[in-house]
Amino acid sequence: MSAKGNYELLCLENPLLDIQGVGDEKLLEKYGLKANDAILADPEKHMGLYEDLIQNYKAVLIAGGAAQNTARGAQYILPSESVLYIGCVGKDKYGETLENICKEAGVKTEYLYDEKTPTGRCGVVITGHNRSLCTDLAAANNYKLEHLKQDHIWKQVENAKVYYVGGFHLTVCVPAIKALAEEAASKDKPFILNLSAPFIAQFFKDPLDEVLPYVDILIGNETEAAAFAESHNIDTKDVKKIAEAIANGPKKNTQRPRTVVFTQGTDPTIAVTAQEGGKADVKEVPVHAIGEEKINDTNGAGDAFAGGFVAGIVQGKPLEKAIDMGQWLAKLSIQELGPSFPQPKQTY
Ligand code: 26A
Repeated sequence: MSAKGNYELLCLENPLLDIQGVGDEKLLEKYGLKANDAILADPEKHMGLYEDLIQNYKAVLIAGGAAQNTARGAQYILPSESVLYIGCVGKDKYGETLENICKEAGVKTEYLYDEKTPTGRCGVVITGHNRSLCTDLAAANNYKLEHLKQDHIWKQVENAKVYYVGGFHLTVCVPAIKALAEEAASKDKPFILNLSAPFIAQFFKDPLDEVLPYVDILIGNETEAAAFAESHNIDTKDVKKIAEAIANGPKKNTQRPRTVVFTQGTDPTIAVTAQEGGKADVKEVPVHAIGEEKINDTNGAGDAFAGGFVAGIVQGKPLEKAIDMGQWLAKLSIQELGPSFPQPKQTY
């Protein structure tokens, strides 16, 4: 039972430390935050939030960064030594903390270390089952293609079989995303992108559209689907129709049809795969429901879904099975504090 992986899954994005506290309307209002959203911190407006959370809302410090959460989630399911994670941290205590948490989770990190900038942080305000994320990217914003292209790292890129990039990285380093995407397309390996947050489709439409032709599997939720439709003039609110339009969009690697997976909270997840002649195959997979009283918080629920799903893709599972694995892992994660997974390990 000690099967080992070979770092088949490579994830790239923004390593962040989450500063998570249970907040209230007053706190959301003070910083102009929506109850359920993810934004980039405005230097003029949000920098006090982190200290405020620690001093007044008993905030805890936990590992975050959307795709880093997904990497830990996928590794939770896959055999040891299956997942490699890349991003930029500072040379500081928080960076060390993240590295240690990944190590404990069995995720290998290849961080770029920024000597001059602190590790990025995300203020997480929990109100009920909502979570508001406000990110000061700091060092995470300084990831560079040159790091990826170093011999010993690029060898690991070539060795990987599946690529997962958080859409949040579209605000950081598009050349690095494209280098992975080209590698995937040229060797017919799956390239997976997460839409991450409505603001990506809204305000980072150009970099998103530059990467989209490489995407074999696009993951998002219903609000991201709506934001995508709006910014791309897809004239419908129907999540299936939006997914169909994206699935049938232009594609670099013509050997693989594109699949678009949209979660919808407690409603079924839909998966739409492009078919010949502009048609599409539509699947619906129900969530793993749990009692309200069992939910700890929903920070990282979407990342956990992606982690279970991507683990399924790495294992070559059929689409519906991979989605069910995502639902299973999301259910486990929302019962924990923040983007975490239960120990001892449970098996799918
Ligand atoms: C660029 N932005 C805004 C971000 C993030 C982010 N991860 C990467 N880039 N904003 C929030 N997160 C992470 O999302 C997780 C929950 O899904 C948080 O760190 C949190 O762990």
